[in-house]
Amino acid sequence: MRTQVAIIGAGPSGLLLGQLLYKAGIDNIIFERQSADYVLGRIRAGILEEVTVALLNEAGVGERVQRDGVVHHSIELVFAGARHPIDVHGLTAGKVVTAYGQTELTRDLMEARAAAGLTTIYEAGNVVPQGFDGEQPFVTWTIDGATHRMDCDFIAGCDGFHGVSRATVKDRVREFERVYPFGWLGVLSDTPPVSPHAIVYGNSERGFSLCSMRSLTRSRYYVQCPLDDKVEDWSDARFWDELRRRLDPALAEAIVTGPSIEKSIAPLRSFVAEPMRFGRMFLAGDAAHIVPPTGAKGLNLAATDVKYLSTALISYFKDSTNEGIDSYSGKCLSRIWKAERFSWWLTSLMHRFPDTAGFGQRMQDAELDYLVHSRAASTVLAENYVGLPL
Ligand code: FAS
Ligand code: PHB
Repeated sequence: MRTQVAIIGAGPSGLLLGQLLYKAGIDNIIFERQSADYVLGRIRAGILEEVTVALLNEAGVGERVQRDGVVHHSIELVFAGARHPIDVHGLTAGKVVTAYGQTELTRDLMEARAAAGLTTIYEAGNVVPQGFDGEQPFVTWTIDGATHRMDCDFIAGCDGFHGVSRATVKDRVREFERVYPFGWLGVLSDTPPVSPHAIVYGNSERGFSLCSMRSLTRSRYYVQCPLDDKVEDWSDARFWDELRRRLDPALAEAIVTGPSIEKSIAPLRSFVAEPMRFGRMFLAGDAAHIVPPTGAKGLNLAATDVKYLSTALISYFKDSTNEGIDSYSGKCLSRIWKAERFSWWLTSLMHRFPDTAGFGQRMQDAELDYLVHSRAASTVLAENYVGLPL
């Protein structure tokens, strides 16, 4: 069997790449180790940059996000018991972010792929990228005990942080990592968001909190929690009470509580693997980098990796030029490191660290005060939050 591009992973990176290549007439097959339902069951990102929404439109799957996505012109910072709006739209000459769950984005891409009759091999066991240092790469996988082989021209490792692609070249990557000494406890509830027109980031003496949404009837909230906490340690009542304690009184009062329909604890890390190209294999998305979700960059970075990679592969196949594939890694990493910096900075500013005390706390307080009272400082936050230009 043969295809032009073998994609490992049917998360947002793999599915978006498959769709953009298909739209350009480039044959591709996706190998996913989980079932489609399992992939859809993961609750993750929720905030899309304009660049990402534009890519969904380019891929022909922008209809629902245009209809159901909740556009935000501002974010709010809550600290010292007060709320401070940041007019992201005004500070960036009109840019916005859109609240639209990764689950829905993944569903849109899955449905478009199925409608186009494209092949995704779900529950593919032991997927292994091979031969990518030569001219004839291929992927092997097992299903029902039988091993299969797919020859291809290129392999895209879109298989996330725990995938096989980066693991296959682990002796050839340079890894950069920072693990944070806390996690995020996230709750999804079918309740109206407390702040339908702004994503609210809180820094209180009890720790970080975040008020977000998936729609005007479905909210997404987070509180910083110790890394050794377990989801079962957190009843709904305890979560709502803790969230309220971390917000200003008016916002706390306005929270509409309800049963959690999803509750999970995610660890936070900053991570980059360099380079992102190995002969005829490319890494994209979480396979190559992870950011703490504070800056809402993870999914958006994956989307721009895919934009660069799809453009490079299309120019290879259509124009017989290697320029795009040769510059892919450097181009991605330049953008990735700026998003890593922003995500690390906002995480450092908005969370309480074990050693955040005394001088360190005064530094946080001073930076927050400066951030919300200086147009220049607010502009730096705003332009990174909406996403730097491609
Ligand atoms: P993904 O991890 O989404 O997808 C990789 C796919 O590859 C998966 O379907 C996996 O099953 C498959 N795979 C793995 N190994 C394989 C193998 N050996 N063979 C075949 N398939 C294999 N980002 C934000 O912007 N905001 C957030 O709030 C946020 N919250 C997150 C919470 C959690 C718990 C996690 C893990 C991530 C979160 N992220 C968030 C980041 C997240 O949204 C990612 O950026 C996004 O899923 C990246 O998409 P992919 O690169 O496709 O990787
Ligand atoms: C979310 O809605 O899940 C979300 C919003 C903003 C973030 C991270 C996650 O910074």
